Amino acid sequence: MKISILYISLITLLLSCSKADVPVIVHPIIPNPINTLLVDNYADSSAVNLFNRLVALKSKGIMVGHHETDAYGVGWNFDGTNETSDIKKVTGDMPAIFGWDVSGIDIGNAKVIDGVYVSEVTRHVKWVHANGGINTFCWHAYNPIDGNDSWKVNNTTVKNIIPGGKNYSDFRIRVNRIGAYLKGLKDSNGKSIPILFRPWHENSGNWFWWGTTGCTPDEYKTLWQTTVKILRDSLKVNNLIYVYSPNGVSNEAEYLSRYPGDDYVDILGFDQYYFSDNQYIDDMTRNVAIVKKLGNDKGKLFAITETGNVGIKQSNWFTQQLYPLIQNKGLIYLLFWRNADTGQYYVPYVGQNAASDFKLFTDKPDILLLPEIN
Ligand code: BMA
Repeated sequence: MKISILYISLITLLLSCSKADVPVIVHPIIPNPINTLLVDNYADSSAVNLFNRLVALKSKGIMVGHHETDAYGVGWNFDGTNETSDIKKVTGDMPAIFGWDVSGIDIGNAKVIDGVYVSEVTRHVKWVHANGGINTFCWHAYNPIDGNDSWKVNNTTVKNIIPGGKNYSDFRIRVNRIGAYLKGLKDSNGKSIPILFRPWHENSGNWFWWGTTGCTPDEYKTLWQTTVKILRDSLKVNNLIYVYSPNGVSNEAEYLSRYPGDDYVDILGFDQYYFSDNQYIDDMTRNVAIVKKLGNDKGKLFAITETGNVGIKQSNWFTQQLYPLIQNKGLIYLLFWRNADTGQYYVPYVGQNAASDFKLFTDKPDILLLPEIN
């Protein structure tokens, strides 16, 4: 059924275009049971190809991601030449998914939020793409009205920056900046680099200005939809696949309460961190089941967009606790948060007590690092 809809839509679109309009690839062209349409009907071939690749990889296993993995790790910084990562140092291979942040780019800074030069991020993103990896960006957005960071919560910002609000033009400036950056990501042949874009994350929590304290569900949905419309329709940023990721929720109704709609989301995700064994097992079990059910109902891919156990106290945590929670669920990836220093890390570094267990985890046939997705 879906496949025939796909073809009918494709044919209708091709027939309705004049010859000059045709070159734009508007749909994922490989028939698949997942998604027949991207949020961006004019997604460029890089995004379409990435989407098709994700669909194909779903049956192979779960890709491992890590935030800013090759920019720094525990006790080291990128040396300007050799791409490495704590994951590579521990397992021998780079992860499959590489996490980044446009926070800082939105306010025109030379560096992104945690201190990496934007120029260096760009260089890594190009390397990742050239080497068959997948890049994802989140956005710890600065407040377009008062300039504060994401964590300074108030209940007026969102209503004032959406259309009709008095600061809408300030918001446009921010989206224009990140849009120009993302659209400008090109490979060595000048072809665009596809990005999994994950804005307005953890909105089911109350710690960001776009969270539950900051706005009503309708205001949130408008914020998301407006962001997509500016990027996709006004700025023609056509290399993005949109990922929705509330923080772990209590039930499906909560997951959907701020969901911006099937036409505005390509991949369903959630962020969930470890605080204790029981909490993590409960929260992960419940949220994996929620995105799996919704993903299957809606025909969308689903992923764990951020996770981790800061400081990894248990030496067998990855194989004994995490793996059973994610195995055989149909998740396409999970992304560990950043290895900032010995006080904040989510994957082991060389010598850390969970390092050999992490290697066993990544050696499992369904846990995919960079070589296994190429
Ligand atoms: C948080 C921590 C902070 C960091 C922020 C944005 O979870 O990692 O140290 O500044 O994310 O990346």
